[in-house]
Order: sequence, then structure tokens, then C-alpha cells
Amino acid sequence: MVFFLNFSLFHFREDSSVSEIKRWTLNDFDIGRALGKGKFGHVYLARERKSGFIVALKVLYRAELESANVEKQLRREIEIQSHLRHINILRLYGYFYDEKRVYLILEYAPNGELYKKLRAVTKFTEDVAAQYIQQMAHALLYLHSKHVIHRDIKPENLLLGLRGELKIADFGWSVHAPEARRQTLCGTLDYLPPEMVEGREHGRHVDVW
Ligand code: N15
Repeated sequence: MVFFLNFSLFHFREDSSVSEIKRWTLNDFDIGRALGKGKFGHVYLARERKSGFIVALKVLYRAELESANVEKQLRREIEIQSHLRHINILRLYGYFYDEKRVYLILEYAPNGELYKKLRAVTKFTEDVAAQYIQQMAHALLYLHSKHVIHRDIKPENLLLGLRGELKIADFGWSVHAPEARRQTLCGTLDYLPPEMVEGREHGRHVDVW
């Protein structure tokens, strides 16, 4: 727990004042194996050198973010996700950047992607499915209580913790409820609710569909 606080929030300065924000750099981490690749960069297993704390380090290329014009969206995602604290929502511990890249310090989910697990067994037993759905319901109640709508709930965006806990991992489409209007649709339409497909106004219930 001390490590955890040390790691994510507090940093003791030499003049013994406590600042809330630690400025991270790549030198603070040992980088391990690649965990996956996304549209704008890769995710690596990483270990914070001082504490030994294991994280998933996501590396995004600024040039690609710029040419896709998604910097504003990334800022919004960071702003949203960094304030969320729930067992069933993947933590964003912090971020840093250099000239070429943006780095996101994300929670490491030791049991990987729910999607892969589902493919391996073809279908979950009712009991297992019910447990995932219950955890999803907890996560969504929490998100919606913070006026965050996810808008892209699907198996590909779900990771599993050490004891198989469900972790919602991707906030690429999330919005704070008051701004919830429409946006250009891209990506898979498989899990989109009718009101989003038809471009109508929508609210938190899109996450239940
Ligand atoms: C802009 C921002 C705040 C959004 C932050 N969220 C994301 O970027 C969503 N994201 C999460 N993108 C990548 C990940 C991600 C986090 C991918 C994989 C993992 C992760 N944490 N842990 C993993 C992980 N654990 C694994 C175990 C076995 C095999 C693969 C694994 N991947």
C-alpha cells in the first residue's frame, strides 16, 4: 500500500515538501515484453525501478496522434480515466512524454484479455458469464455515478486481473454525460445501440445495450 501511494500520487522532494505530481520519465522504468499493439502504439510490460511496481506502459507516437487529429480526444481520455478508482476499471496511474512519444502508465492486468479467454472456451458457463456481468454492472454504476458514459463496451476492451476480476480498459469513446451528443462513427458497429447507430441523442443507457 505504501508502494502504491508512493507510486501513484506522492513524491517526496529534497526539501521534504510533498508534491502531488511525480514527473515520470522513461528512465524510471525497466521495459519488458510487448503486451499488445494498438492503432497508435504499443503496450509493454514495465517495472518502476524504485518500487518494483509492475505496470503496462502504453507508448503513443505524437506524429501519429497529430496526423490523426486525436490529441484532444487523448487529453480527454486521460482526464477522465485518471480520476476513476474502481476495481473493475483499469487504472491510469499517470503519463509523461518526450519529443516523439506520449507514455501512459496503466494498470497491468495479469490475466490478459477476456476476448481471448472467451475464444479459448467458445462460451462461458452461465455461472461465469453471470459473474462477469455482475462486475460489469458494478463498473457501469460507478462510471455513470461519475457522469461518464463509456459508449464502447465490448469483449475486446475488457481485461482480467490476478483473480479474474473484470477490468474495463479502453476509454477511447467515453464522454462526460453533459457533452453526450453524437460523433462521427468509426470502428465496429457490432455492439452499438440503435440510438447511436441512428445518430440520435443518447445517454448512459448505451452502456447497458
Ligand atoms: C488515453 C487513455 C487514458 C486511455 C487509456 N487506456 C488505454 O489506452 C486503453 N489501453 C489499455 N490500451 C492498452 C491497454 C492495455 C492495458 C493493454 C493490455 C494490457 C493492459 N494492462 N495489462 C495488459 C495486459 N496484460 C496481459 C496479460 C497477458 C497477455 C496480454 C496482456 N495485456
